[in-house]
Order: sequence, then structure tokens, then C-alpha cells
Amino acid sequence: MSTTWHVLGAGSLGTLWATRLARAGVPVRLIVRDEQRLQAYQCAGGLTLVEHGEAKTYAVPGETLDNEEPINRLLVACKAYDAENAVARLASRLAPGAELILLQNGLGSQDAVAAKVPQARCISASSTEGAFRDGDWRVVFAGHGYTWLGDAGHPVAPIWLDDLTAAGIPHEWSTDILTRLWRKLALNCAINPLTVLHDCRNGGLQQHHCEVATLCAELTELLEQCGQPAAAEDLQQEVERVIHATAANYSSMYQDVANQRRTEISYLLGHVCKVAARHQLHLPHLHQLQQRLIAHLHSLGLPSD
Ligand code: NAD
Ligand code: KPL
Repeated sequence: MSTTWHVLGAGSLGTLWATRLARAGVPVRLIVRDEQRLQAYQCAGGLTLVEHGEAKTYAVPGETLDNEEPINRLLVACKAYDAENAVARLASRLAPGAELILLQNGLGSQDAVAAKVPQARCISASSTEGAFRDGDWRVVFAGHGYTWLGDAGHPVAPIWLDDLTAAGIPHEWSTDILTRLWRKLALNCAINPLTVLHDCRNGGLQQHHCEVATLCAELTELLEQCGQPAAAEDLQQEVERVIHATAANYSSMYQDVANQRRTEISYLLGHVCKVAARHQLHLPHLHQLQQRLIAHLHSLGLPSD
């Protein structure tokens, strides 16, 4: 019998992973916040995945954070700002040798989580898959992509990647996961805040070429100075390529703001500005972008952390 996957967070990515694992016959359990959510989940009868317009429900067993069963493998699928506290609540349930897979975008939350569970192996992931919720316990698979997984402190791939293959989750083990996370972070910092401030789709940034180029220059300087030169290579060209390739899309931050949801700003632009300060780098345009974004979020009554 293979090891059970506990999935923390019944949101878009958590549901996307849990349903595909369940479909492949891999044992999986969903962790929800409290008894009330558990009852609501049980009434719904499972998690629903909508793929190619077809909805299918999987009766993934649910439990609350307070369940006492040990956890060997935990997929952390909440937002970056929730990850540390959510994992802290589960720390006592982690079995010796437990592994955590951290799906959070940006940087900062992975280290915060790892510090809460020094006894566990933490594997970071960077995903280009896309999903959104169209109802409670329901997710629409919106964009096929890839997930890179890696452990900066331990390059050996875990055996359970076979479960992902069985589940049809496209993935690759990465021995330079930090570079991947930094690269994605830089792309997100060059694109997402500007789409919010200019109120545009990604393609709208083609009208703001100089502003994008200036941010890319500062991001490149930061990456080179903080030991991530590979993540800096041809950054501007890639940012321009992504803007072009995703011209019709709204960035994830744009969507969060449009839906009055808290953004992950602290783990994106906030993290970049924090690292720049630590390296005593003067990056005025990134700093100003952060201030403009914070002011904008305040004006909308949204949290700026
Ligand atoms: P989401 O908001 O849809 O889901 C997060 C879920 O975690 C919510 O259901 C929330 O209630 C739950 N949660 C939070 N704290 C909890 C706790 N203490 N106990 C139990 N449940 C808790 O978020 P998402 O879109 O799935 O994103 C998760 C992460 O993946 C983010 O960092 C995001 O940037 C990243 N990501 C998302 C996508 C996507 O397409 N959705 C793509 C790539 C990366
Ligand atoms: O990842 C993205 C996002 O919207 O979060 C892209 C499409 C790369 C834009 O930064």
C-alpha cells in the first residue's frame, strides 16, 4: 500500500492535485480547517474536477487539522501567507521522516514553513498549471502546464514521483529549484504589479515597454547580486516573451485584486525588496513599484501584506 497524501487546502491547486491522485487510485485525504468545513465538505460528497467541460466528483476522505492520525506526506496547497500557520498547526502530527511538498508561489513562505518543521523534509514546487474554483469544493482545470519540484538541501529525487506520473501530473525533479523559483518570482514582479496598476491584461504591458525594461534591469541586478545569476539570464527577453504569449490573460495578481482577494505581494515584490535591502542594493523603481502597489491596495481596502 503506498503512503497516503494529505492535502492541506481545498482550493484550486489542492483540489487539482487531490482529484488527480484519487483518480489514479493513490490514497489521498483532504485536510480542512474545522468541523464546520468538514461537515460542508461531507454534504458535498467529495471534490469535483471540471476538465474539458466535464465534471467528475471524487470521494476523497476529509478530516480536520485537529485529527490525530500521523502524516507522512503533506501537500501544502494554501496561499503563501497562510502556509506557515497552517503547517505549524500540523507539526505535531508529522511522522518521523515526513515530507512536505510546498506549492506556494513566490519566495519566503518556504523558509518560514521549514523553520516550523525542522524534523521534516521540505520540497518546493514551482507550477505553471492553472486552475480556478467555480464553486465550493469544485475546481476547473484551466491551463495545462508543468510542475518542477526540488529540495535545495538534498538533490536526490523522492520515490513518490511515481505517484505523480500515475496521476498524470506533468512534473520534473529539479536540482536547481531555487533558480526556478527566483526566475518565476522575477517574471511575476515584472508583470503582475504593473497589470494591476495599469488595469490591463498582460498584453497591455506592450504599451509600457520602458517601464518593464527598467524593472527587468533592476531585477537582473538583484538576481546577480544575491547569488542567482542563472535566474537573471536574458530576463527581459523572457518577460517580453511571456507578455506576448499570455497577452489575452489577466495576471494572477490582477485576478486577486479584481476579486477583492488578498494578494501574495509580500512573497513577490515584498520579498524582492527585502532581499535588496539585505544586500544594500538601491533599486528605486522596484521600491517605488512596491509603494504604488501598497497604496493602490489600501485604496481598495485590501491588505497590503
Ligand atoms: P486557493 O485560495 O484557491 O486555495 C487555498 C486553500 O487553502 C483555500 O481553500 C483556503 O481555505 C485553504 N486554507 C488556508 N489556510 C488553511 C488552513 N489553516 N487549514 C486548512 N485550509 C486552509 O489558492 P490556490 O490558487 O490553490 O493557490 C495556492 C498556491 O499555489 C498559491 O501560492 C498560488 O500562488 C500558487 N499557484 C496557484 C495556481 C493556480 O492556478 N491556482 C497556479 C500556480 C501557483
Ligand atoms: O505567472 C503568472 C501570473 O499571472 O502569476 C504570469 C502569467 C507569468 C504573469 O506573471
